[in-house]
Order: sequence, then structure tokens, then C-alpha cells
Amino acid sequence: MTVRHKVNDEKIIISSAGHSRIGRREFFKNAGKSIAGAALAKMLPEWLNAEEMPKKNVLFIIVDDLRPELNCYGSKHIVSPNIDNLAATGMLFNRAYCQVAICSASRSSVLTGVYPDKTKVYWNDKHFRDALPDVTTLPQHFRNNGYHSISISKVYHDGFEDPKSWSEPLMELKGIRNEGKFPAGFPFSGQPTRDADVPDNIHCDGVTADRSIEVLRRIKNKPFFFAVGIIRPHLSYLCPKKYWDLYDPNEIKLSEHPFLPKGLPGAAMPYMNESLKKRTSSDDLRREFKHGYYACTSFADAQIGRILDELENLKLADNTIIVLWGDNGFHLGEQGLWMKATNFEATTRVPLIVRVPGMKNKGVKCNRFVDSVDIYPTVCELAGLTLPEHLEGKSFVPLLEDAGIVWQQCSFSQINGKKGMGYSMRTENYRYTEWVGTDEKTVGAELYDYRNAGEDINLAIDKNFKSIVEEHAKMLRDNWRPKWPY
Ligand SMILES: [Ca+2]
Repeated sequence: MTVRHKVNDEKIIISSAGHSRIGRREFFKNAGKSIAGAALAKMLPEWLNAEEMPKKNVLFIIVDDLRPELNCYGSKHIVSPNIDNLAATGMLFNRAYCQVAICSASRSSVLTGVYPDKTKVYWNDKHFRDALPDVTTLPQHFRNNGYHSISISKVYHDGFEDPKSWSEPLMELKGIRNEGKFPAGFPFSGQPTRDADVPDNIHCDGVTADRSIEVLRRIKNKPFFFAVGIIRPHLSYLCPKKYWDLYDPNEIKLSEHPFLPKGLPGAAMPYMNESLKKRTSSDDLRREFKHGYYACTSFADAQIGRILDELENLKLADNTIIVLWGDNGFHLGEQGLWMKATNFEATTRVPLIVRVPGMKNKGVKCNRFVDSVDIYPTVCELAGLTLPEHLEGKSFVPLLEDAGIVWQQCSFSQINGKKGMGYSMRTENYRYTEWVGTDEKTVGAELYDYRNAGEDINLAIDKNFKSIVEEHAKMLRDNWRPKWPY
């Protein structure tokens, strides 16, 4: 290993970037706070022209557990023509990271616009209003600004709804969400299987698409913020046969890194899901599992396509901002895991595509770091709304104007683990994670070099990387928002 050489290279990169590096803290100093009226208009790209245009609608699509393993992200084995088309007519973010790879924690952060240390939602066990009773959520902010704010299916996590966010009650689909437990009177009863040659709307997301089309027709004449939750490819992998048939199980490749990193500290040991372990205990089962995930990805894509088509049919596309976002990734065998809730790339990196009427950089792929928490201020700016004071994210509208400008050099994620909080930072070449115990002491650290062994080897325990670890530890402390507990 040419470790020493790599160390020297990286030192140069980090120190030379020192003066121009834009950390999150500087963002807040410069532009993160409330910017209103003329000041906001001045910052916006010309094509956005928010003040002169009629109010733009927002279609906000949240896809559950969707990895950036899509055709438009370079995964040519995946059939995702509708999301690909959205990417081709919008901007795809290659380095978008969720703040916690857990449904409710991730969604709570995005929809409130603050990091998890403020929402206090780290798992699927708390409501953000426990810690932030009066926070204005993203949909609520649109509602307060005269928009019709409406949602369908899983936008907030099940059981953690937020009526203040919406202009009308949530359209629930919980009864048909999981395992084919259909409500009485539903046209298909019993347990659907992968071999069931059934119509799309036998399954939850098919019904979501049907109802979303109805909603669009109903609300088309008023400015709207419409949040659509797509459940697949979250488990269980139920979708019509035709989507399974898109993939040949014999051609499904298994991860080449099916083991935990060498030198993983005890504090970083993930919570294992025993039933998922059992379901993936042989290569055949692992292929079957991936097959299901891929089939459901294509199924989700098809439902998204139906909604986007209706937007076109109703001639709303030219006046609607579209955001498509995955709340977290999922290990499909990477690190030997079949789960989410880790700080690895497989779960923290998420798909993010933004399309804005009139944007000039259609089809551009942006390689700058974006945090999911940045979505709230971005959507507000795009719609010409002022930014609430409490937001901790930073609008990435400047990237929509020029995807290559100097931007933040890191993204942040965290997981509340067995022995403490794992604060994780992705930089250009590295991921650095520090585990902080309840006594506020560091109980473990990880460093991965993606130009080298990636997540196969934890380099934090390699003395050759001491200076890189120190640089990253400092960067983590200097830039983390909000402040660490020490
Ligand atoms: Ca999820």
C-alpha cells in the first residue's frame, strides 16, 4: 500500500483548500439566515425570476429507501426510465447525503429544515414536535404563504403525522401498505406474490399514483405544495410480476465487499436485523432479495412516471418545481449487511433530483456535496418564499445555476448507536466517523479512503493516517451544525 504517498497528497489537497473551503458555519454567516425581498431576489439566478412569475407549484416526491442505484446514476442494469427522464430535464445530485439513514429521522430533518440534534429524532420513535413544538415545517411554510398544501401516503413516518403541515387531512394508505393486508372491499384479497400478474393499483404505490392524478386534477388551479410518498422499494418487495420480469436473477451481481470493515470499532457495530439476516443467508437468497429490491425500484419508477405524465397532461409542468428525493439508502450486501441505519455510503448517500421551470442546466449532474437538510431552503428560494429563521440547511440554488462552483467540502450524517452517537463526515476522498459516548468521550473512530480500500479497511487505527484523522476531526468540529455536545 502506498499509504504515505496518499497521506502527503491529501495533506496538500486539504491545506491548499483551506482558505477557499466553504464550511457550513461560513454558509450560515454569509447566507444561511433569513433573507427577504430584494436581497433574496438579487441572489437568485436570472432564469428563476421568482418575483415576476406567478406562484410556482411544488411536487415533492419522497421515495422510501431508494438507493441512487438508478440508470441515470450510472447503474445501467436498473430500469428507471421515468426518474431518468426527470434527471435529463432537471439536475441530478451525485453527492446528496441524508442526515440519518432512518425513515422518520431523515424525513423529520428535511421537513423541519434542521439537523437531527435539533429534532431529537434519531430513530422511528419520536415526533419532532416533542422537541420543536412550534417549528414551521416546509409544507406548513408553503401553506402559510397561500399554497394549498397536501400529502398522500408516507411523507412523515407512519404514526408521526403533522396536521399543521397540511391544508387538508392526509390521504392515508396504511391499510394496504404492508404485506398485502388489504382493507375490506379492496379488489384483491389475500397475499400477493412476486408471481402475481396483477395491475399496479393492487399495490399501495399504484393507488398512490391513481389518487395523485385525481389530486392534481382537483388542485390544478391553485398554487400547491403536493407531497407524494412512494413506499417501494422499502420492504416488503411486493409488486406485480411484470416488474420482476425486468430482471434476470442470474445476472444480478452480489457485492464484492460483503464483510464489515477490517478494524471496525465496537461502537460502530450496527444493530443487526435477525430476520433480514435469515432472509439473506445464501447467495440464492441474496440474489432473490436484490431482485425484489430492483423490481420494486422499477415499480416505484413507473408510478412516479404516471404522476409526472399527468403533470404534463394538465399543462402544469411549466409551472411546477419537482423535487425527487430518497429518504435513505439501504445495504444490499455491502459490508455484509442487508439493512439501513449505518453511516456507510450504502445508506447515507441518496438520490436527489430537482427540476425547475426554465432552468438552463437541464440534464447536468452535480458533483458537489449537498445535505438533505438543504432541501427546505432551496425549495423556498425557488418558489420565492422568504426563509424561516430557524433553518440550518443552506440553499443550493447557486448549484442549479452553476453546478461546478466552489461549494461545501463535506456532508454530514449520524447514527445513534449502541455505545453513542456516530457523527460522520464525507469529504472528497474520505469518510470520517467519530463515535461519541454518553460521557461525551470519543469511543471509536473510522476513516475510509475511497481512492484506496474504501470501506474495507478502517484507517483510523493506522498511524500513517494520524494527520488525516486529526484534520478531519477538526473539520468535523468546525463545521458540524449544530454544535457537538462538547
Ligand atoms: Ca426510508
